[in-house]
Amino acid sequence: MKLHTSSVAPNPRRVAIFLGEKGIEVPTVEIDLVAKQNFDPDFVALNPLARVPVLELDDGTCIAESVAICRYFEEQQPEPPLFGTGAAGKAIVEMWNRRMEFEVVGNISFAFRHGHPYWEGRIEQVPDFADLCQRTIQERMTWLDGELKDREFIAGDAYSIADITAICGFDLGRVAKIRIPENLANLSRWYAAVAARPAVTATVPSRKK
Ligand SMILES: N[C@@H](CCC(=O)N[C@@H](CS)C(=O)NCC(=O)O)C(=O)O
Repeated sequence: MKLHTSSVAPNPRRVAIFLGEKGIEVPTVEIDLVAKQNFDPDFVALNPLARVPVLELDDGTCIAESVAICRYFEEQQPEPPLFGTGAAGKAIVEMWNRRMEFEVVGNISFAFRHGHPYWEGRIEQVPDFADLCQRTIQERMTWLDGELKDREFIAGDAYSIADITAICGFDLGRVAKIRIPENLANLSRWYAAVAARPAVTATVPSRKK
């Protein structure tokens, strides 16, 4: 088994944190996105969308999409459960993980992609869309702050994949100059708690050895 990954990109980081929380070690192959190694034919053969992460199983099966990869490992090693427990618990985690992807990470990611010089020449940038996403994420952070008033984590009282998705999004937001406002005390408290987890600190790109 091999995990094709990037130690500086947010979606591979979701998988890295997930594995860290479970204490699972997987051999990795670093794909240099700045050097566009993800467009090398050998890599495109694994994932025609040319994106990391990709989990290559020993029989050659390739699993792309970070959440799909995390689900594979949840099935292999259910403890600690990071996709919730029981019918309602699993559905609630799914609901919040999707909300984090669409409402939070989506806006942050589009603000970055459409507003940052890194993407010039890589995608067709629409600066007005970056501005819209910058405004929308401010609304989403206020909403999330209210949601976190009475609970510790995004999906309830247990840490889950939804927290992993969200923190990777907020950390990506720094490159797009998106910060959690200090007056959002619940969201700030949540961020500080999740950022301090060993599996999270071990994957902060600038602190990686
Ligand atoms: N939905 C996919 C997104 C994967 C993705 O966008 N990966 C980025 C890194 S965070 C990538 O490979 N970007 C390379 C590029 O767009 O050139 C997932 O969750 O894995």
